Amino acid sequence: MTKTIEFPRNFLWGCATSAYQIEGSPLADGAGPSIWQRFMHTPGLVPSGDTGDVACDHYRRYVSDVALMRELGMQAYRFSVSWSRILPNGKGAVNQAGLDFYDRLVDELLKSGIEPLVTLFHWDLPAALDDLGGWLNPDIASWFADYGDTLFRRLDDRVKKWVTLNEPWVVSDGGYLHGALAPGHKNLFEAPIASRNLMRAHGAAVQAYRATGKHQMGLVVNLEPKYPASDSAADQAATARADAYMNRQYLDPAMLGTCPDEELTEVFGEAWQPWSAEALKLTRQPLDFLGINYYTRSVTRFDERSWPQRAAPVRQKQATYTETSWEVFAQGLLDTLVWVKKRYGDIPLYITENGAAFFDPPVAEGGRVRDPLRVDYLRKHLTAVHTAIQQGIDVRGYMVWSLLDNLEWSLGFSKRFGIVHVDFESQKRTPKDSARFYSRVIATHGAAVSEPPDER
Ligand code: PNW
Repeated sequence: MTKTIEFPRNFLWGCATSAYQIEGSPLADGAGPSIWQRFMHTPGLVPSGDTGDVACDHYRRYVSDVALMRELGMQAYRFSVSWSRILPNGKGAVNQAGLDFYDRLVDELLKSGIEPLVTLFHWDLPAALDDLGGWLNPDIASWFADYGDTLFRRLDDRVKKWVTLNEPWVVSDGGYLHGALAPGHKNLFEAPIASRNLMRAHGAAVQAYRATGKHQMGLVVNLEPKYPASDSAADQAATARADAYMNRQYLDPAMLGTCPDEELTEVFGEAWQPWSAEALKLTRQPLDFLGINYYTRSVTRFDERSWPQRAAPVRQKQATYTETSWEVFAQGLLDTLVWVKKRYGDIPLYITENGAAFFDPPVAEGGRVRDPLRVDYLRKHLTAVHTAIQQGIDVRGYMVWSLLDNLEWSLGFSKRFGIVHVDFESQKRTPKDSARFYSRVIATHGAAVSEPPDER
């Protein structure tokens, strides 16, 4: 007999997206360009040639997208605001039409009984600020706080949960170290500076929020547990470096006011400068919750050629891998939640992203998309969340990534993370089996997680 799964009645069930990945119309109504607009339009950078010019056309279809969420039973929707819609130059003059869009979206959600969870920054930095150095310019902390303040004044009467940054590690690693993401820099010296300024900006925005906001503010990080491939000293040390680089580099400054200098010096060498006491004071601001994005784990070994960490993941022979080459490993989510509680203490946690890209079959006659691998992925990870709650970890909600198939950044539209299929020609939305499954999970307070799969 399988045990029955039951989540707390007040557990918050929802889904997540981000602005550049779904909105389209990036320059509409007075918006300024973002670095993603610029990056995707630079010839040669994105192999598929895909752009966010239309994406899911959500900017124009948000009313029907909210209706779809309501039909699926969503209780919460995590979305991000495009900074350059609000401030076309990143600072200075406010574009009212940009604010109006998010104002209407929030009202539409509330009218449908869906709680908005708003992320200030999900990677689409105003291009005008990149021209001033972007995340390398220390002044960005105050630019970001001012941008936040503009949003808080307009929306805090209706938005009760806010997030400063989405995944600072990905911004620094992808945008400044390896260059696969905007702004596309490959520079060992820049990455640590970008990380520090991201976290300083986080702190400054939380301070601004405490001055004007009345509700809850959090930070979203992607966490990937690192397990040593062997008990050799070299593999153990490589694992510690990888963990410090990806996980502790951001949560330690936010939660403890410290930085794992020893390991990060091993990673970056002379490019690593310890953060000043002043910076660490700014980064450590009391938070109302932490958002955790979890996708996979890494079994880590020493690898001399893997720059700059000298640590590399080991492929697992028996495992299932997703279309983004991520191992399906739900135990890692439980391990991550246990680790967060142990290292950082009790703080309300939300899973702010979890999901998988798999090849889906075409939409069948009658409008069905069978995606058993995604259903299986969700089932396993929801079971892990449930186990964590039973172990006394304060997980308050879960947001699946993603509501819609969307623009997977430099990988374009080919990697489909949606529980709802999107036909990018017609913009037709078709809920996949995973969306049906997730709806039943929500409606049954989790019981459907342990129900047998729908074999029809
Ligand atoms: C997240 N990693 O990105 C982002 O928040 C989403 O915008 C994105 O679509 C989603 O995950 C799926 O990729 C990540 O390498 C990118 O560990 C890379 C990593 C983690 C998260």
